[in-house]
Amino acid sequence: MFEQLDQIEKEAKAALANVQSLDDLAAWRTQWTGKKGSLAQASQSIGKLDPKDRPAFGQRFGAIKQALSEQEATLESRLQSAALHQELEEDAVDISLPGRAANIGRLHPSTQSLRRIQHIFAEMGFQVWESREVESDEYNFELLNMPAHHPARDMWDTFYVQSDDPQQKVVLRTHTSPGQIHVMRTLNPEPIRVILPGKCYRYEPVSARSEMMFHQVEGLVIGRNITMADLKGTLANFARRMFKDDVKVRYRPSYFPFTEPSVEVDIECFICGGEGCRICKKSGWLEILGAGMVHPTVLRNGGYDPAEWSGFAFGMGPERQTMLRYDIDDIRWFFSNDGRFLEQFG
Ligand code: FA5
Repeated sequence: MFEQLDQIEKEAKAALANVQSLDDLAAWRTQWTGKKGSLAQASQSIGKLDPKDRPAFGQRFGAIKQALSEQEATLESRLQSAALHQELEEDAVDISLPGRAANIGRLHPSTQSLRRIQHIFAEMGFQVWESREVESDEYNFELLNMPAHHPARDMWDTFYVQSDDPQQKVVLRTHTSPGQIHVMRTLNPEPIRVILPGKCYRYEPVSARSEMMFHQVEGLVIGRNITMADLKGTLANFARRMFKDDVKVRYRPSYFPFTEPSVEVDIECFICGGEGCRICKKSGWLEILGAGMVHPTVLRNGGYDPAEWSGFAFGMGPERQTMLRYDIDDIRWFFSNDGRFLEQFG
């Protein structure tokens, strides 16, 4: 009996020396020290022993079991840490690899241009106002001195919106100028110095120069002694800050029903310095906005008495100005959602 225990100890230790993995160890445990293993089976023969030999057998059995368990535990912890080590090595992150570049978003060039314009006018003391994009015919045309059938309405081809009120035509605003009336009717009788940026819509064929939807920035100044000199000073200052410090500005007579007199403002072509090139169509000048002194009828419609008050207004297109600054040959790029175009404007 005692020899059998010795034999088990010897063989179990030899087998343990060959264990390479946690799986091997589990199999070893089943075979040798587990509930149905060789050691447990040998212990059952204690009943066949002479009672006087039983304590010695018990002691021997206990000593072997403890020795095997200790060796098994030591090996198990070694195998576990080796397995963990291997796992960490396999899952290791190579921190020397270059990172993947994040795709950083950018502001749309129209937004950048709008912000630049707003910033320049804010520095000159202008407030920024927002006005509605869906307008009544009254605000878009009539109150701006263009009654029904006025020929000047042809200047703006219009999108009409279905309206529940048969008396009132509803349009997508063709320009930001109706905002002038909203501001005047809200602030009257205070002096006014605001800009109104926003989207406009025109039912015209889309071309390299004209979109169906585009932005405008309207400006309106109303005060007691506002003259054409204020208009010229403000807009020349704007042109210098927007384009170039020493840019030359010229004012050409023009016509808008809501201003009198009306002008169009050009800057000297910064591509050719006034010599004449493809961008300025050989004229040496680039048009940047329309403007004029607010028409007395419009002042009256806004609640200001033209005998006491005067003012000037202007309207510009940020997309067209951006086209000039960056020599962009087609306005359709702005809203075609082509990343190759948009990502150039960091
Ligand atoms: C107007 O819309 C006037 N309301 C401007 C104004 C305001 C004059 C206040 C006097 C006083 P005009 O149609 O020229 O004017 O448009 C003004 C600017 O909007 C143009 O100079 C141009 O930059 C831009 N614009 C006009 N139509 C388009 C279009 N289809 N696509 C892109 N930009 C346009």
